[in-house]
Amino acid sequence: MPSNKNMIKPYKRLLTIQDISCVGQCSLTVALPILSACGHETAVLPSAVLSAHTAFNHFSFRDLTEDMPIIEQYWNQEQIKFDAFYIGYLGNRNQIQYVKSIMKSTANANCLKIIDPAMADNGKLYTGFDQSYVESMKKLCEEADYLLPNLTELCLLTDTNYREEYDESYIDKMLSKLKMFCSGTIILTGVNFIHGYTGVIIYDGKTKSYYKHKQLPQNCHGTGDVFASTFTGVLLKNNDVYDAVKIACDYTLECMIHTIQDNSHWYGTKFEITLPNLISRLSK
Ligand code: PXL
Repeated sequence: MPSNKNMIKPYKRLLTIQDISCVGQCSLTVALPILSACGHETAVLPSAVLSAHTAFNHFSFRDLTEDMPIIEQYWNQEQIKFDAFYIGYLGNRNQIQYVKSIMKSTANANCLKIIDPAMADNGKLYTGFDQSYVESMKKLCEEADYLLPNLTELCLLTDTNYREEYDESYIDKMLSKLKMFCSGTIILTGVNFIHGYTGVIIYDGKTKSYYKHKQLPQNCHGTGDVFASTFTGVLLKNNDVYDAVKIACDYTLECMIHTIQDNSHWYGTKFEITLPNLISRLSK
């Protein structure tokens, strides 16, 4: 038994709310293993159960909206509280009010809210979402301590046309617009205004940093979930935000390198092979 209190490592209990896509390496099937590997107790609230994610041609979709207030009621009865929330893909816009209520009634003091407004990529909304979902998502974003949009989501949240080619001022205008209703730190993924490089911008309203790395010839599906889960896991180990972004970027890149070697692996990111490297990096 450790006698010195300082020997006790940070052990956080967090709640992640996102879907279970039974097949497809995204959402909970990515978040759970990564957050556990980072050493956190992770509770889950599935927003929906899909046979596979929405990039597949055909998929079943079981909406779990009705369960949300019931589960909240039981948690309140048991006085269950969380140190952090990580919110990802939600099933529909009605879930946003329940997610807000759950975050309010089950938060410990100093609880962190990490929100990935997962709804779009490559200039398009995911199948099943429309403009009314975007409008509701803006309301959820107001609550974030850390908001993790990709470029398409940033465009949607700021009513800006999506462009494939752009300069820094295009990004800066959107960041300022988002900052008007999101007081948290913005972590913007997939930013490549320097030829051959891609990276992540961290913007807290005063300071802007850019962590970049060489761009790979190909993108992979599900990298946003690998990045957001790793960022959350690393941040909750009392790392600063820049370190959490750096470690999450490096790990995501490593996973992508494994994935693109296999041409048939179009639907997800092979994050499992290199998970031991993330664990050993964190235990240093
Ligand atoms: O990776 C984001 C994501 C999460 N959940 C579902 C999805 C997607 C992206 O396509 O369809 C169900």
